Amino acid sequence: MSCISGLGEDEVNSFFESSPPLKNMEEIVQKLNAFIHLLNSSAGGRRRRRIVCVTSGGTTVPLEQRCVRYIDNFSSGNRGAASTENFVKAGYAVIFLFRRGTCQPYSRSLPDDPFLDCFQFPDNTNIQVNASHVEAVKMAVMDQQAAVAEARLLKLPFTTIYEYLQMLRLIATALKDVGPCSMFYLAAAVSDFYVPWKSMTEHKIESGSGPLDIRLAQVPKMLSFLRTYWAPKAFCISFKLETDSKILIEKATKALRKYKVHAVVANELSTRKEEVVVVSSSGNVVVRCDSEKPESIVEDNLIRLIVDRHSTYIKEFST
Ligand code: PAZ
Repeated sequence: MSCISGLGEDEVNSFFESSPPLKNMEEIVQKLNAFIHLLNSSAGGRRRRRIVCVTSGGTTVPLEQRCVRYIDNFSSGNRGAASTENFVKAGYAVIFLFRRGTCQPYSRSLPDDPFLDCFQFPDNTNIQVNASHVEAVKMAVMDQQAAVAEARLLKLPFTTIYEYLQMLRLIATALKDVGPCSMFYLAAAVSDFYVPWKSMTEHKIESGSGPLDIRLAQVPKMLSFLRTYWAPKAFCISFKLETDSKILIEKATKALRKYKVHAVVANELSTRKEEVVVVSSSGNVVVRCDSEKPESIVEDNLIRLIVDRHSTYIKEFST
């Protein structure tokens, strides 16, 4: 088979053709269109609102069609959730494409274990928030409701690699007309390997007959497709996670060149909450939290930098 552009069209097409179709595709498309329409109409004659698609959490790779077992990719979703809050604060509308069950914007400061400790029932008809959590719950509810009501946040959940890539393609296609005002901020941890749907067993793999051999195919690299076909005018930030800090910057630099993204955010697993390096053609910038501010998180400074770069990109694009 031939690939004229060298982007692996055949592999990409066959990935999508053989993927189980999204169960709620119509509903997703309808939500996306309504969100974008609302944004355009709320902008009126003013400057076009900026939109960012933030991806968050890890994708699963099912091992059976009626999935009982799966391979997972590590990601708590904290980066995506914290970045979403900062993008909303900076005036962006955010499409939050997240893994079900991972960290959500505005609820990062609520206890997740046990969440129900936030509440009490003084009698059978009333529910109250415990004093220690009142402020956090109030802020979480108010901020989340405001973001949704003002069309600044649309949340779309995924679980598998199949769902994630089909949804990313739908979002990119829907945002095509937004051009340089759109951004992709790809913080999700996406599987590199998968079991093709057609070669996957339908029922639960039987145990009891010795070791299990599974052959994983490589997931086609969709980033080139996103940049070249799906949303070529969008500003695009990808992420690179490594556990070996010695190879991190080299890998991020390679990804920057290969996928022609506007920047790669490089992070090492154990220090990812304290420090990232933004790798781009204008040099590498180390971004940390502010040591003097105890509440500061790395995403506060990271999003400030990314938003600045996006502004420059939009300006250059229109001149
Ligand atoms: O979700 P989280 O806050 O636990 O971690 C964030 C992250 C490390 C998944 C993200 O910053 C990242 O690097 N995503 C891309 C991972 C990859 O290289 O596939």
